[in-house]
Amino acid sequence: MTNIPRFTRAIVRTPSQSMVDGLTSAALGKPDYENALKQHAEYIKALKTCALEVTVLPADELYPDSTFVEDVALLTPHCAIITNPGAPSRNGETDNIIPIVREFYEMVECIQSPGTVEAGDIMMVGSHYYIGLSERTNQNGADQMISILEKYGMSASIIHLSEVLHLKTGLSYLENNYLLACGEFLHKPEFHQYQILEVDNDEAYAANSIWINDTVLIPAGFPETRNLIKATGCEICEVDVSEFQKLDGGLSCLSLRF
Ligand code: CIR
Repeated sequence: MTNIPRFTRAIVRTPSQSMVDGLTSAALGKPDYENALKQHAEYIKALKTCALEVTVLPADELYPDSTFVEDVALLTPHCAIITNPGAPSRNGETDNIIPIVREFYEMVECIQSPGTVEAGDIMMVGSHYYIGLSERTNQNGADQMISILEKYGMSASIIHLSEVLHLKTGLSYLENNYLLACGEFLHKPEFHQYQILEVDNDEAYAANSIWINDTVLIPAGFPETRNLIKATGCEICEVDVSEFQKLDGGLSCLSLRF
């Protein structure tokens, strides 16, 4: 069993109007910008109810996917690591996050090309980090990430993905040894040590939920997963993020928590 983390802060970025042109494979139609803004405001409220102080960054119209701020940095208890997003249209998003991260971290490291990493591919379990190799995170990027984490006394290992966008699209660590998992992650030997909470394929989107200080934020509209998580005894907070689902974005992607 690992030490249970305590988060005090979060960083989010207001969705840009250009989000309607964000990357997607979802075939759920274009997001409604006004509704996305409302949902984003509710998301911020939910983070605050988990006792987080939230830094809200302005919209960045140059980058349609920049509201998915989780992908541009990994914020650990010992250092911040700026990633190098593998999606060409997202690659410059890191420029605008470095000065913000420097306000909170003395030690700031960067993943360098040809390495690519998007931190949606990284799941923290105590001081160990699972890194998904995906279409966005390559071996070189993962190797750099492992070296940096080890330099600061943490550890990491690699998980191969074949079906989903990011590692945490189908997987969320909910502390106390509970691992919420769906699809390709249900039977991976790397995760046998955890108590798997199996998310039905019909509710696959809810496999991206987030544990914050004993509350689990889950997307609204997934009753079976809600019951599954409720049975572990933690508080549940449902947040409607349907406009972000249209861009393949889940709850975790919308914030950096540290
Ligand atoms: C993308 O394809 O990059 C965005 N439309 C969605 C990013 C979701 N981020 C995440 O899963 N961490």
